[in-house]
Amino acid sequence: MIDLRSDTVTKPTEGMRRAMAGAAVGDDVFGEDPTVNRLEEYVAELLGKEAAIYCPSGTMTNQIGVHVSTGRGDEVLLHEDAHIFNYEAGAPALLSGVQVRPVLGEGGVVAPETLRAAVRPENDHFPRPKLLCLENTHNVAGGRIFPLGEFAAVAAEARSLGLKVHLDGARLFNAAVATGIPAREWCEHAGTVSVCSSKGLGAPVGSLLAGEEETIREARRARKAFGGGMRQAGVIAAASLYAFEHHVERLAEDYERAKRLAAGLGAAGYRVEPPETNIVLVQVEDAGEFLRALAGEGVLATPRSKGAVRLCTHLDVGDEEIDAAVEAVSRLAVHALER
Ligand code: TLP
Repeated sequence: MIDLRSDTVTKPTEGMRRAMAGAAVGDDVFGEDPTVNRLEEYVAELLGKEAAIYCPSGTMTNQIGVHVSTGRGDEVLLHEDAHIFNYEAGAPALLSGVQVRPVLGEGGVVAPETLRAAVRPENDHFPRPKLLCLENTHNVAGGRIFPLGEFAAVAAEARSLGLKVHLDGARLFNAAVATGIPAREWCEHAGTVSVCSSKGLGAPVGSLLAGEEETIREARRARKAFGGGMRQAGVIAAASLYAFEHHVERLAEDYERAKRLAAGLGAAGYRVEPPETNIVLVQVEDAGEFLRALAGEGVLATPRSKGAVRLCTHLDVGDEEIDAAVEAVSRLAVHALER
């Protein structure tokens, strides 16, 4: 099977497994795991933040990001296609008691004027807008990069309206490598940033939330309350550290393979958006039917909507697999034409 469902499906590499096996460990709830401490310092530095905290998942780092910047009944503004709004099981309401206000925007981008129009004035009837969440790259938009200038502009607008900014940077390094802009340049405009080592970077588990010292201290309390306090976590943190040290630059290969995949699918007659990073969106008549037929040809992908599917390139697929996937999809195109 060629698994293009997500960049989360990768298996740890030999080097990563060796790093895990040899990791120094301690009790991280006591702050005594040397590998976790090293990872947190490494990522904080990489993102240009004072501190970072290691958590099991991107969902947890996003939700802690929401939690530390809001109170019950507050409002969180985000794009209607945001992961935090659509794929985190209602956690903003469940864990933080906040109301989520989705706004529109092309390709996952929120424009300053859209934000301004959605932010409510102080009034006893209204929820208090407290936080803007942005996503880069944008998953549902097909791995689209939030252009740095537009990111800075909407973040500045948010601050002038009294809102904090959280960045869901699950795939921030994909944007950094594709553009050559260091990740920390987006981070400058956000108070809290969530990054994942378990997407394109290939670690089996682990995300970090970065921000100011005081915010991350508060995040440690939230992590405990959310059930994410781990003990000898160095064993898994070693995989994340290895991923940040060795797998960032290679994300360029995933982007090249996404382009190769998109070109092949385009040549087979499909409507494909030109990928900006490692996600390819393909228009199909019926996503469910298409995916079943594709699985029969040995390729796995996920539905994006009723009429579109998502294919992700990652560490565990090379040029050969990409070419085989293109051939498999082309065979489906032939079937579709013959019917
Ligand atoms: N995304 C997964 C699914 O949940 C959809 C995927 O396969 O793409 N932010 C963004 C932008 C994400 O894409 C994801 C995972 C997360 C946060 C959550 O990370 P985890 O899975 O570690 O909780």
